[in-house]
Amino acid sequence: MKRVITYGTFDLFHIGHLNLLERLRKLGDHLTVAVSTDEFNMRKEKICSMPFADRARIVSALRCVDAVIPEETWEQKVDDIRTHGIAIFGMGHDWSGRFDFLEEHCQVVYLPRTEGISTTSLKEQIGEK
Ligand code: C2G
Repeated sequence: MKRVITYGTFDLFHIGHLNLLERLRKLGDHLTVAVSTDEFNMRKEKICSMPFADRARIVSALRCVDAVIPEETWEQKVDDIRTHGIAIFGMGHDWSGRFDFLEEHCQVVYLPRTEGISTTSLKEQIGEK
């Protein structure tokens, strides 16, 4: 079984998130998504509209997602890859190059982002700062 993993906040879940997760799932037979906890988002200096429990539950309800784990630190990725027997680590290409160090543990892929949508733009559209 070829296992894939990705990491993210997935706040105000939108089509860009879904496109990425569905494409990552098609690269293998199993997709694990590490959803950033509220505490980790504070370290990422990301203000979230939705609490971790809601973000994790929405992601885990998707047909293309097989498992959800919490993302609590920047440093957990190597352990996660080993623990979960990951063959492919994937992210959107806005992270291109940032995780190449994982190549000694698994294949690393960066997929094109979905243009024209982001959590930030959604917040601006609905007037939430
Ligand atoms: N994404 C995308 N297209 C968009 C918006 C986001 O493909 N229009 C992708 C991003 O490239 C990322 C994933 O969706 O791979 C999740 O995006 P965020 O929720 O913004 O996650 P981020 O804050 O980038 O956290 O350790 C890694 C971090 O936790 C990533």
